[in-house]
Amino acid sequence: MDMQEFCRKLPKVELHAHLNGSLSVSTLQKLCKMHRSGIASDQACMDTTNFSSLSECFKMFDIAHALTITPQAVFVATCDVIKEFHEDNVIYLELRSTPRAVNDLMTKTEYLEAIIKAMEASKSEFPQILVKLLVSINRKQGYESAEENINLAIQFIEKYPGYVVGIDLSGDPTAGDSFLELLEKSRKVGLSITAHCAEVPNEVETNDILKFKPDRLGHCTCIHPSLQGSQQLFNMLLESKIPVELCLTSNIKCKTVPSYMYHQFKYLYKAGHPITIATDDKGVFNTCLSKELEILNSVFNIGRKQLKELSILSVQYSFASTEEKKSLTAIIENFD
Ligand code: 6MZ
Repeated sequence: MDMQEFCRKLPKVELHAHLNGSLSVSTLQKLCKMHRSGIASDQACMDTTNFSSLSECFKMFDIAHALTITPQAVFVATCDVIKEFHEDNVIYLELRSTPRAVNDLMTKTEYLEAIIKAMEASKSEFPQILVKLLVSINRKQGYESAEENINLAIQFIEKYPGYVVGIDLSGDPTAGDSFLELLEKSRKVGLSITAHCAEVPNEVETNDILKFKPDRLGHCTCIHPSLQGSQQLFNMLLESKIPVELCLTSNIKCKTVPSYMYHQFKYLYKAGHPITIATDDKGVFNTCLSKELEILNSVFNIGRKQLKELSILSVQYSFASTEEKKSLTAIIENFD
């Protein structure tokens, strides 16, 4: 088995995937036809190989958002995303998404219900992949919207136990707030928390987020020892032992990291800090989890044993139940 095949066949764990950023071109085209929307299907094929900046990359989400405007479209989109992760041999997927209301077409509750319905439907069609949902808060959308999303997540853990397991703080890192007091409220009701952190330089906020101690952190791009002024934050991160979700291609394509070689993976891995490899937005960045592992291996030469170990450790950092973790670990351990 060559390395490409090994990475594809390895049972994998995806902990950082935004629903609307994960839509493949074929799903976008399917949605274009479904809605006869103003977006032509050739626009859905937009070149995703070259963004000049993080802000430019954020414009890509507008395309998916313009197409997932009804519960039916959200259902189709979610089913497709689960199917595609399953086809890449992902056995555990934590999908995250920001509840969205669209005029008279969809409420935030209907948006979340459509995702849950798709998770239920996929359970019988693809029993090999276990899927959980994290409700996202978009930093840019303000306090009221964030509070609304958290209240919905709280309602949903009671209504659909085992589906919604956490909250994700995300959105354009160059704008908005981190709403830590709201995250505290969700922590109190048993929701796990993952927060995008230091995707762009922001010492004060990074410090606040690290002190808050979410269960996991996303990116941490601007925290590493060779970055001027971030040594103290790096030490704080190492001391915290909070697992970091690393999305290599995403950071390269958004130009927040100059090349794979200089990715923060290098510093965190060397320090023995808990990490998990993820895709972020597999549609927008034209990637998949096995591709990310292949890149990791070719750039840092970490080898099969370590890739398998990373997959096993990712189970521990997931928001799955203890029983679920046990059976997921057994599946990965049995792979050779
Ligand atoms: C921060 C990101 C992101 O929620 O509509 N999102 N937030 N940094 C990133 N790095 C590239 N990639 C995606 O999926 C799309 C939304 O996820 C967040 C943004 O808020 C984006 O609008 P959902 O399913």
